[in-house]
Amino acid sequence: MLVFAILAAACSSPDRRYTLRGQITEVAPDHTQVTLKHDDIPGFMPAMTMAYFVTDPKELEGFAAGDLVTATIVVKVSTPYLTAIKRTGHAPVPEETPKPHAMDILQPGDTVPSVAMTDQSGKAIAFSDWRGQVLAVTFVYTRCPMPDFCPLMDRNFAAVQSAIARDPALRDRVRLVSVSFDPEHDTPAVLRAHAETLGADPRIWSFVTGAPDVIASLTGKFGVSTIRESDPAKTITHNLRTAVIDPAGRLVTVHTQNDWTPDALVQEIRAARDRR
Ligand SMILES: [Cu+2]
Repeated sequence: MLVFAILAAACSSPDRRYTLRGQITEVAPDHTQVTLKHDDIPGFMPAMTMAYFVTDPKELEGFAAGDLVTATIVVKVSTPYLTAIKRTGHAPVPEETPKPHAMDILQPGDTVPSVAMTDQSGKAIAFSDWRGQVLAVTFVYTRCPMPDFCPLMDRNFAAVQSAIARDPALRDRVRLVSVSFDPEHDTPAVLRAHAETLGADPRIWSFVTGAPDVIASLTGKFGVSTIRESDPAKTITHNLRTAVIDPAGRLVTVHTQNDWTPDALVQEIRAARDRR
């Protein structure tokens, strides 16, 4: 999270702030995250239970489930975070508190849903079509202006593709998949042009898109959050997820930031290939 905050600070795009009012339902033991059941946040999101990061774990010192609070949500180029958390009261956490959205996120060992997608050639495709292969999946959009976000994922996948192409033990047994969370703009034709620019080998690396609701649900399950800045959106505020899926279609590992290296991902791909 700190990495995101620093990157965000370096970016020229101004941050947006919203006031949140709600009840804490859970504080992460390491104080990096807090789950709140909050009221409507006009202009940002409806009332819901959701987990938020804080930039400094000290912000959560002394807070516990049940605390009624106000806080400021800061939305920069990455995951929103909370600051200026103030206690306004305390009440028992209602029994029927819905599970926070974070709980809908796939966990290691879970089978990844095989939703209908379309690849860069316009062909219908689903993750299950690649059963028997290890998948490395990342989430991007082609217009991303942040060099250390989607463009970095593209560069890293290009490096992983080279490693796969060089290694007979990985060739034909690994598929790289870049999922666009901007399906309105990233049509198969746009993805194909983008793939060609990157030197993507269609035998190894696929770019996929799909119906907006299908893609939104899929990206959400991986913990990808996207916020459109305007309508029609050119810039999408988003976080990153890069996952390795084993040959049986189960989630193995997920990177939640941009600090992974191509070498490390290749090691994870090898380990996943050898799983039974
Ligand atoms: Cu991006």
